[in-house]
Amino acid sequence: MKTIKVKGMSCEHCVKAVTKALQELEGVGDVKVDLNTGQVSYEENKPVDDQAVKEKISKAGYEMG
Ligand SMILES: [Cu+2]
Repeated sequence: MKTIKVKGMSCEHCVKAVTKALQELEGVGDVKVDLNTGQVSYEENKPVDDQAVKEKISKAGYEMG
């Protein structure tokens, strides 16, 4: 599991949006989002490019930080 911080998530809709966005990336497996802390954990079935993750999050309307 890899854990990142995502800013701007406020409800279940955000959780779903971020989860879906990450799972569109090749190699991303299970995604877990903690709304209270903004921590997003994801499983890597194969190496996932950090920059691609960042872009995906940002395209979904959130910010990594
Ligand atoms: Cu929301």
